[in-house]
Amino acid sequence: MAKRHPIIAGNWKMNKSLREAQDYAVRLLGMLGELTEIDVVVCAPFTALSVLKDELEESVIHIGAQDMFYAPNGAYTGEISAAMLVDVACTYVILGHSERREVLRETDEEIAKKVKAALKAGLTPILCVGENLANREEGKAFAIVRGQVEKDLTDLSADELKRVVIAYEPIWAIGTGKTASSEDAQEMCAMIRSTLAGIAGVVADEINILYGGSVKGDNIAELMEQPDVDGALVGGASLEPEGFAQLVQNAV
Ligand code: G2H
Repeated sequence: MAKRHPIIAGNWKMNKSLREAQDYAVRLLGMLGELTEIDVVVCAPFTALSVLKDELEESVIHIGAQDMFYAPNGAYTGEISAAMLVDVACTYVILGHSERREVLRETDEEIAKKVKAALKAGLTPILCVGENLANREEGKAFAIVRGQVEKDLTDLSADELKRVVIAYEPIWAIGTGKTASSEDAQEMCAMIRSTLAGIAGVVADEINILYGGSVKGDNIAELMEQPDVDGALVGGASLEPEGFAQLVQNAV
């Protein structure tokens, strides 16, 4: 099996002022500035990205956004392009988060266009997929997640697919304190990898698959032991730099 370099990405969601973002970056850098075993990513609101660029661009900590639009430029009031993210030193972008799918009604067609545009601009997309509680209770979790992976990764070359990161985030575990068991996480991540193998062949072994949903400092180690879980997308537990740094250390 190809060796994958683990990734822990923090997702601040709609939190932090410029001052808070700068303070966070300085403190995190002090704690994780020498870490090379794991790629650490901080995914901040658009308004905080230039502050993170100033503090983190030359460091081992990567900067990510939480969304982008698929068009390269033009009359799209309120939107941000992939090139604009590259301009503020982003190397990652979260796409298709369940909060955007559910609250903002984003479709798989839109998400697929965003994935393609992100890759074209040189960004690493963190594509989020996951089922809701009703899907799971009806026994449809695998079909829903497989469908999202297939629809959101259409029309990509093997070289492009290799650069995608998938985050499996069961909606019922997000911000609820309920984490999928590490066995559940492994089972779904393995299914995602076999779906990727169907799309991309052997390249599937090189694609990082993260787990997300109430990941904390005390459950990360067990999740990381699972053979198809290559890291985590962390919301609430990434908001304080000390707690996030400890979570990352527990994942090493
Ligand atoms: C899931 C996750 C981060 P949390 O949304 O993407 O958030 O860790 O707060 O459940």
